[in-house]
Amino acid sequence: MRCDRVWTNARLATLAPGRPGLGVVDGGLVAASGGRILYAGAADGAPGFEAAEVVDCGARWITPGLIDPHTHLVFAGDRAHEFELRLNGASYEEIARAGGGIVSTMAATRVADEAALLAATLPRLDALLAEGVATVEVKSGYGLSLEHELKCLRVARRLGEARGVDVRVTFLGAHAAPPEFRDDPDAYVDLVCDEMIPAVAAAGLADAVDAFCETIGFSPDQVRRVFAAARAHGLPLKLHAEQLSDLQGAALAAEFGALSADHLEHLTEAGVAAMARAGTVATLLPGAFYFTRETRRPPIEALRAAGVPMALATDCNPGTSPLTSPLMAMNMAATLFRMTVEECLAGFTREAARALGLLHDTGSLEAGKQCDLAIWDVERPAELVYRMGFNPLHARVWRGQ
Ligand code: DI6
Ligand code: FE
Repeated sequence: MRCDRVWTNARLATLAPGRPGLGVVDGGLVAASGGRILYAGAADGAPGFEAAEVVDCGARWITPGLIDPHTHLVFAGDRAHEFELRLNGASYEEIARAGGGIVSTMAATRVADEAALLAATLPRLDALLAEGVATVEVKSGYGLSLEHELKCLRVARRLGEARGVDVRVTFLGAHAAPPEFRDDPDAYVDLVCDEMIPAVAAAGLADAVDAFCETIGFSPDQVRRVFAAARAHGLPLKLHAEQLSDLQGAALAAEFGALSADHLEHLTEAGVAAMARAGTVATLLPGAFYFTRETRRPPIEALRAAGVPMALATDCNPGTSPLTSPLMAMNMAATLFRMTVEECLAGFTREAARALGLLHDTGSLEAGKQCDLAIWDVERPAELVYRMGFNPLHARVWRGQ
């Protein structure tokens, strides 16, 4: 059988749904044609391939290309100063109420033009790619006006043109009420629902809509309005839920059939049950947990017992998770959340694809899916989770290249 490229002499962690554990294949082979996987499995018993190029992997491990399903990559400036304030005793909420936090990043983002914003964002994207990321979700949410949210979304779209990576863009206008709406956040929600979402949808600038459901963000009633507007425009939903308190956002997300509810430190049994019923993915963000020194863990055991799929993400953002390392996030998920090696790797591949509604296309090594591979210089997959601050990526393949 003719194909573009074959990778031989590899050990595969296929992460294929239905295969136990990591779906390991020793003596594995991957064949690609037209950017898609033709075959991924044992070399013994594979069809005879006539490949334009054969890559000997030297017994290295191949996993699916990593997927980071929750990032806020597009912003200008940084918040190192607030980090210092926090080290001197101020809380995240105090800084947010005093005009810092999200709003200070908004100010820096508004004054940056599109080129400057793209230039500020690319190094963060490059750090993810250097660890084998092939698909990344990128949210807006630091513009907080129609003009500047559209600018952030355009920059997010341009990331995929600037680099070989799939970018899923999420509109997060309901991230925070900007200062001009401080006294009337409901009027800002009106703007999000009546002007921003229709404009974003008309321009085809978003693949999903997200909101920050929190005491310092938006109430469940406000989120309900945002969700209704998004749904009216056919856009899939995601939600920042139960990060700092329990507002039953996850149940709301489940009620709307959201793809995922994210953070979830304060999730209750009722929320777990609602997510399980709806098939809403739990996207866990150990970088934010770590950086904010949160002490309440997401209810991993309950999620596991209920069969709620668990994805992992960096949540890269300047305020609560200035993290651009999926490998470090896996280590944190294992160490802080007690997730297993299998759960950590599935969290950044198969379950991350599920959290983006892309499982049909990526997230595992299976014939028909996009040929996105990460080839690792490790003896066993556990090393990817175990080591800290070490990057054993040997090669990254996106769409067969
Ligand atoms: N939850 C978070 O942790 C970030 N956004 C959100 O909705 C914080 C964003 C920031 O502080 O800039
Ligand atoms: Fe986030």
